[in-house]
Amino acid sequence: MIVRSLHTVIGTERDVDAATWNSRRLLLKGDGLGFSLHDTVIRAGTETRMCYRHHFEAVYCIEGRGSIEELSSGVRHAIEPGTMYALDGHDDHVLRADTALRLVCVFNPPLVGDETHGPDGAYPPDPAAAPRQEQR
Ligand code: 9YT
Repeated sequence: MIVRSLHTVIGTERDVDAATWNSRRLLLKGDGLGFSLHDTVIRAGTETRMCYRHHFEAVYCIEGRGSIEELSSGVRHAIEPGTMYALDGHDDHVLRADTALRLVCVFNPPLVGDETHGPDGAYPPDPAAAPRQEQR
């Protein structure tokens, strides 16, 4: 069994900061469950474009107000405490935080550690999980 409290993660290498968000990674690949679990704060007044082409993500809002826009259709959904969205199609999207949003995020495959978004709005694939190059 793993028991871990947010206060023991804050300020460690599991506490990852980016321009618009702060992600506290309670479970990572090394914990061996096959998914990662994050307590993430999206800063108030920000917009973040993301497209997780190498991962699936589910997000459950527990604090704050904002919206998510699906860029393929322009459809926007309000986000408030109790709203969940799941990116089951590697969806290109923009997350807007009207107030600070506190989100519980689950990634499959799990993040490995201190990943932040690349210029494409994605986390890189886990190098250990990448298909092996054929040997000549
Ligand atoms: C909702 C979302 O994807 N925010 C960006 C941060 C990410 N979820 C993370 O690593 O916690």
